[in-house]
Amino acid sequence: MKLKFLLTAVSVVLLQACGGDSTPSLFRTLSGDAPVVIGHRGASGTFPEHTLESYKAAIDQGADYIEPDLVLTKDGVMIARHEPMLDGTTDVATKFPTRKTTKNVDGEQTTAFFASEFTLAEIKTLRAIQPNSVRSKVYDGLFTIPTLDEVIALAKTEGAKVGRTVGIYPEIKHSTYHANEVKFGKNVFEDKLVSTLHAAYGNVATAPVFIQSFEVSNLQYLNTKTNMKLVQLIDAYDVLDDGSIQVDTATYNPWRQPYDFVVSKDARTFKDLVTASGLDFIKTYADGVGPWKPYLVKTVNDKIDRSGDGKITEVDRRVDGSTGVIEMAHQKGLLVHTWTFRGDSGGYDLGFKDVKTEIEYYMKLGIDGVFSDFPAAGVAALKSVRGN
Ligand SMILES: [Ca+2]
Repeated sequence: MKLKFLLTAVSVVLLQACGGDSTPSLFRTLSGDAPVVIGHRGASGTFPEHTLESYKAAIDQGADYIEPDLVLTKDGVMIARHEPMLDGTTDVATKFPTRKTTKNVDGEQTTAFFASEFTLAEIKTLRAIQPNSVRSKVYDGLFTIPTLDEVIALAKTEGAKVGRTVGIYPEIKHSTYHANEVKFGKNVFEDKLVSTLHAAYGNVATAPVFIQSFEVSNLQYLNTKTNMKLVQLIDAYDVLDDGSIQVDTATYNPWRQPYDFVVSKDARTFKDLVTASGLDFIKTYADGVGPWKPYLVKTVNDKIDRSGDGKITEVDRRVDGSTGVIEMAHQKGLLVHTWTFRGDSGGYDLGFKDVKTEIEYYMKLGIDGVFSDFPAAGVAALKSVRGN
């Protein structure tokens, strides 16, 4: 009797969790479908980021989406780079040693080799390098810098080869900077992106595309121009020992709030965007949110060496469960995608023994998508959640 009661109770909970559907879904995602695995800058844990080779490896590892970050060249071409500064990820310093300039990048005077100072033809002479010191440099100097057009073509041809749809997840980098500091003009970048994406996929919400940005007004503008899905990224400065998120520091930091909020003197910080009212606001123009992962799962540094290596590091943190943000966003009809899962000391690995276990934890909470430098880990985690 006890067992039967327990089973009944479990079924009721499952049915409630799935809105009364007679075939309960395995996943607590917004749609009930499996979460998506996004190859963060491709398979950037292995290959130099944002190269066709890195994206192809992500597809081969089973990624559902590949993620090109976008910046503009001098002649206004969208290329895949994480930053408008080419210094860290290319051999620009050896090819064009005299071409450094100084620009204001989101409130910080920066002297660097800027993409906007080079034509696409010049950029095509560059080769990508591995920016992360803990990762292999054996591919340095081999691969070119791709345009968005080339990334889309790759996603389509490689997707056809593996027999599934491979989507793209472009990010508009530094929208205000491109409009004002580099003087392309307001929303020129967004118009270019929409025009390219619509030509490639059609202006439909079902296109295998998510457009993401840390800024807000560009997404609000895009919401009037496209039916494609939009994701508001939510950054932070740091996560504190008690698991809370830090955005404020003594001096200006670009991770405090969307840069267009800095310009428009909107007082809201990134942290304010994951509150109930912040999510209601995002829901007016976007389909989903992409918060940094400590916004979603609370981990506490209680100084216990759980890994047993004699050192207290990020992996030792106590995992205290959901912060409630995934649940609240779902309640409001917003997807939740989070970043970045690495596991190779290339970034924050909070509270988990390995990256697959970490991703699995977020998937069990109901995350709709995960960005990983090692997409194979996301695919393995999903397999584990499915129980096969
Ligand atoms: Ca340890």
